[in-house]
Amino acid sequence: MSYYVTTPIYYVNGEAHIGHAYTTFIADMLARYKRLCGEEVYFLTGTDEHGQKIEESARKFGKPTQQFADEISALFRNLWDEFGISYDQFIRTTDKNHMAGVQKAFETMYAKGDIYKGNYEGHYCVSCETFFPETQLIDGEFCPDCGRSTSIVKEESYFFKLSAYEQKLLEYYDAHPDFILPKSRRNEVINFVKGGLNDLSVTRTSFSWGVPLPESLGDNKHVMYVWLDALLNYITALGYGRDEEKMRYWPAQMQLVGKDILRFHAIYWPAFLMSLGRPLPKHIGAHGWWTRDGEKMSKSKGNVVSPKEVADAYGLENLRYFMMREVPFGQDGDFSQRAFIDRINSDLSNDLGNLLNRIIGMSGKYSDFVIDSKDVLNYHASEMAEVEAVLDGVERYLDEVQTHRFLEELWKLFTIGNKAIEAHAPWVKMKEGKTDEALAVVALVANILAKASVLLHPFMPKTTATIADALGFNIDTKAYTDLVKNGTLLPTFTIKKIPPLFPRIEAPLMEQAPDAQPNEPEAAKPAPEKQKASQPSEKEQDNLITIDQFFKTELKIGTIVEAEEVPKSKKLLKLQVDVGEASPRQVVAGIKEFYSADSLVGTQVCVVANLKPAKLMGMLSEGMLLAAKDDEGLCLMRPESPRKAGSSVG
Ligand code: ME8
Repeated sequence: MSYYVTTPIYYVNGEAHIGHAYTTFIADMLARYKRLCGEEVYFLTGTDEHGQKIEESARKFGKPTQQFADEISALFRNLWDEFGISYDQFIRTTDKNHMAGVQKAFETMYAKGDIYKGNYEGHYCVSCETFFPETQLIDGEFCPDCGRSTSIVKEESYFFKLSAYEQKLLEYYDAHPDFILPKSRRNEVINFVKGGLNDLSVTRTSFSWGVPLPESLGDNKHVMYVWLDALLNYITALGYGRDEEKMRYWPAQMQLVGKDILRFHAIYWPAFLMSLGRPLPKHIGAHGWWTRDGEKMSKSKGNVVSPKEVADAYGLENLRYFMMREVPFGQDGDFSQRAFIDRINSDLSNDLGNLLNRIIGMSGKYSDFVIDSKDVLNYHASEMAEVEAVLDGVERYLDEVQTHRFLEELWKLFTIGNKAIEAHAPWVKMKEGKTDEALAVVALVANILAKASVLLHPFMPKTTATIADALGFNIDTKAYTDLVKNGTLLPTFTIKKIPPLFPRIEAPLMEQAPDAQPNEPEAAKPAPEKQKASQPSEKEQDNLITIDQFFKTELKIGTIVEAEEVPKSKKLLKLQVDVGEASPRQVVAGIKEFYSADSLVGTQVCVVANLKPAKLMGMLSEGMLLAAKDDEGLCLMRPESPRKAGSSVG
């Protein structure tokens, strides 16, 4: 059986961070696991290099676009190589073969009547590579997703008839309940499709850094929309439309994505494949979002966690273990050094590392390091039955990418081992002259460690290879079949004395995240309406926060002491708000349509007081007002009765 696993291809507008590393670690783990099982694996990763965003980033750095893309793509590839990521192919969307494959696909869809020419006009956010309807813009200008300025783009465009696939997609989701993993994400996709799909603009004329249309169309004004180009990488990598020998790997068994790009993969991608008459992937696995110390990572905040830095400080395999153990697949996770250190000390050092150290120590004392499994079943049949039960049940979690459940279950083996040592106290048995019994406990634990190492191997390849080496075997498909599947015990061997694998860590090894830096513009702003557009845009975020995160927000009562209109702005007022400090704060708020400047002076409002200052239309804004909005308009949140300026709210 073959197993094709993919990561998203990463944009070459910045270096890899731990979010990218997480997706890549999971894909690498699955590829290694399936290889261990003896399956024929193909693992694809790569970089997404076209589009206006990349063109603009290159310009900012003063580099030719291709050179810029080459450099950043190499950073990704080098990092994965340094991390030992076992990819079979690293695709770049600027590869000639890929571009030819995309053109071929476009031609096929066009010939089928699924692509037609029309016109598109809308507000375009370059950063999100997405059009937004005016109703969704903040202050009529800013992108509701990233807060950056949008610009009006009117262009002739080719459209993909996405609307024609609505019904077929719904039928497909219905017939394949585990197409989207975790299953909890399925409904949001179904509801989106049920809400109606508009045709998708799939070409651009406003820039040129993209795949040109196929020559047969005789239209060289257009380049392809970056998402059409990008999604097709999963089959162009296999030689789609060229030499299709590797297309035998298609359909992919597992396409891993972050939840931000689930819709692209669970709606647009299947529709493209249907149009091309190709089978759909078996599973789209969408993982959650990593934050740092509770905050969204972003370059402008300067709090991006560099996977290289973390791996250098704490060890690459510890990082792999932590990320895949800490967070249930699909949920958001927080990277904090405290949580990381706890995992290393308790799971790896205490549970796994100590067990190994103990049997090295005991076997050294009792049997000159020789370990023999001959009496394991005589004295420990019940423990071995427990071990087998864990082994029988644990692998199914990997089929659903439930990495944390898998590791949690696997760790039960170490509990069985530790309990056996406590219960049978080999040192007592030795004193009583029951040498066979004492050595049987040691051999039981050695076998537990061997079996666990095989299944832990995809997560921690080097560490487990070291453990296996100490236990006198190699981790490979044969070991997997024997030790995990067939219940075989280790032959007699001499255990190697190795230094502790997981030294305890007492204090953080890296500097703490810097405080957030000024970021996107903020003002009292109407909440953007729910997205419903023909363009994929939704880099989705779950919006649940912890109470600690909530309390990071300083809310204060403020008294408006001055208010004036901002010339040329339909929405903004400039306010001076007394929040109990030496001088009033300037707050620029998007409330002009609902309040006149005069009516506000002397009234009280509720202010978010610890926002980093931001500039709006060139004016400094040092806070944000809380307001509620519905169909009737916007109203400011105010105290029920006057409070002292600066009183805290919460
Ligand atoms: O979206 N937490 O590329 P991209 C978890 N080129 N995962 C994260 C993350 C975070 N904070 N940040 C990024 C693109 N990721 C497109 C994809 S595919 C045909 C085209 C991971 O560089 C996650 O897997 O923005 C996310 O989906 C991917 O990086 C997006 O990387």
